[in-house]
Amino acid sequence: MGTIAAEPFVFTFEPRSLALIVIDMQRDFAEPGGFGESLGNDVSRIQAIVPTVRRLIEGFRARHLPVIHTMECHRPDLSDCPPAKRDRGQPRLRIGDAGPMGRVLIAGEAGTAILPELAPIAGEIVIEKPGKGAFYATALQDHLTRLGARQLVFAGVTTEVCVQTTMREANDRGYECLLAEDATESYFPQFKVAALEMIRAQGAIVGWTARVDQVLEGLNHG
Ligand code: C5J
Repeated sequence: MGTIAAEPFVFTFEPRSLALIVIDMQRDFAEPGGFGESLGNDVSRIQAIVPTVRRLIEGFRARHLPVIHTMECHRPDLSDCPPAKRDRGQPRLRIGDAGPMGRVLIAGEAGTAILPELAPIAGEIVIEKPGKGAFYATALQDHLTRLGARQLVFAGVTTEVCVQTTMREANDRGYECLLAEDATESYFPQFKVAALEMIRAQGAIVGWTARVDQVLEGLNHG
């Protein structure tokens, strides 16, 4: 058994049941010219966490613990993209439109790719997800079952959208979830603060939070 100093209380884990899920660290959310910026967001906030996310990933890899990556994206014919998602609002670029990094949030396009610094290595699972939550319309749960993973550490973007949605889905499925506070980010600082508080409120109603240093320290002694 290992322990991670976390909020609202210590997170106890069994190393064999641990996996890291890195949510949507894609060029389209982090780079100028991508989808995130087209929605009016400051993408430098996302770029700033890349070294910390990388440190967390490397910590899991060094201990031969599973690292799972997700990508929010759709099929080229948009058959898995509800019109209600594509047509909402007045963005400069819509899902499927041709942008500076290829068609926005379409599988296989340059902008949809995971940032090169955080790219999956051979053997790591990559989940292409059409929704905000990584369990919706994907094989994530099957992969976790095969791996024997019951305790999930989360990183990635954005904290209050795809990260929080996936943590809630995981919580409902019986997984214990911990969010790495400095390896997640939002375009809206106040939303990140609120999401962290919501997750760990009421005795970890959705899960735990801890800094990457605390997670790595826990892994060192797990
Ligand atoms: C958003 C995400 N924010 N990965 N996607 O649309 O959080």
